[in-house]
Amino acid sequence: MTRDRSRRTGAPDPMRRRMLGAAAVGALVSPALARAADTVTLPFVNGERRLAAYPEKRPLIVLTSRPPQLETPFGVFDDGMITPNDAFFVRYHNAGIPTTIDADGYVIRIGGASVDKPYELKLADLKTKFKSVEIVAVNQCSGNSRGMFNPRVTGGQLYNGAMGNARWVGVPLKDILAQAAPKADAKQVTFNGLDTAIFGGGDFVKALDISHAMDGEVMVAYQMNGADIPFLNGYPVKLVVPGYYGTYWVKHLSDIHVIPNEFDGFWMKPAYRVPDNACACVAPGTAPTATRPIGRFTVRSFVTSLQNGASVPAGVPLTVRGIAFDSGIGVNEVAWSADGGATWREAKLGEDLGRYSFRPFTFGFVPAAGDLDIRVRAWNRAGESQALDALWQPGGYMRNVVESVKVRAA
Ligand SMILES: Nc1nc2c(c(=O)[nH]1)N[C@H]1C(S)=C(S)[C@@H](COP(=O)(O)O)O[C@H]1N2
Ligand SMILES: [Mo]
Repeated sequence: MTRDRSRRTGAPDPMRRRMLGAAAVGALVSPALARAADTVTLPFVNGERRLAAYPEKRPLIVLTSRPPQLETPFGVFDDGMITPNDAFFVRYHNAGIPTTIDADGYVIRIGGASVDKPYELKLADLKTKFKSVEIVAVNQCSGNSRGMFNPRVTGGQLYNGAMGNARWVGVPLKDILAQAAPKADAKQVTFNGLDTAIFGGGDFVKALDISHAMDGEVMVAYQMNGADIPFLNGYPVKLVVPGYYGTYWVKHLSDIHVIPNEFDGFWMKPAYRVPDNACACVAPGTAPTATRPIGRFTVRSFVTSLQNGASVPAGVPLTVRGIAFDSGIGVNEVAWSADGGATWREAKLGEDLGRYSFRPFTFGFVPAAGDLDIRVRAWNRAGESQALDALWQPGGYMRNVVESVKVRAA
């Protein structure tokens, strides 16, 4: 899949041309930009991380600087249900990320062996010639919380901040594909973005089944929380695949191919696969016998208003806040415990921004003096919930155990 970049880097127009900029290039090559004091320690061995402010971003937790991989400090999730653009996590696989994108020249090419009418879709036409839709949806990396795996697994050692919830505006993929007249033999649709694998390892290309691609919910988004998508989150367009792990949410989307076969590029096989069984898990330390591409989110919930190790006043009413989400079936119940799971009560659900969104919840109690082990557990409308004991798989994906927050009341 070769690309002609010149079409995207034509005459510079200061209004329409977006660049990572000088500061960005500095940040990409010089991790020393962050002040030494700006560090955090994530709760696992080798969890020490720098914080650094990349372009359009507030200081975020740096996993790698080339390519930038940034994790959201967990406290952000207590500020509101929508994750601000400048706090949203960043994940790339390959170092060859674009640094200049000309919106005026930007096109998405729609083609492949299984369309009758390949065409080039200009960004301006995407925004004006199609009916737009809006959805609030969580984007979560498959490897979110990987650093918590026990036994440890290889891959980005993330805490719980490789997720975020945003309001996306874009065009249903179905409408974009329809204009290319898919053939009856269409089996999958592949998605490629502007980034390249300059050190080898394979261009980042993902695939969805044609029925999924045509479901009306998968969209090509051009707005995130009412603004342009931040450069590092995929400006000017990214695929939004509600309820599915972030690996399918291809950034700087440039090429869409409809094909008559199953796509088996590196990032679909062997990468991003899970054990092909009901729990997508295997006994710790073992390898699965069969795998399938990772798919939908599992149910998760988190306390956001208290951090591990916090102190709270004893004998005073305490209100605890948290968030829950699932794959889009919809969270309809959250239970809480302050005694490590011995007894449970029901939390109160807050505003519903849609079934793909974070759902807030609260609960309150008067803590007695001593150690508290606070846990929350969510269910969705299908009765799916969270594991009480962590499930394990070699990829370190799909963690959804009931988390424990230990605080002291004094
Ligand atoms: N072009 C491109 N898109 C990509 C990736 C990538 O490496 N290149 N990584 C994917 C993965 S694994 C995740 S988790 C999400 C992260 O989206 P974000 O960086 O906007 O938070 O982007 C996805 N889209
Ligand atoms: Mo990811």
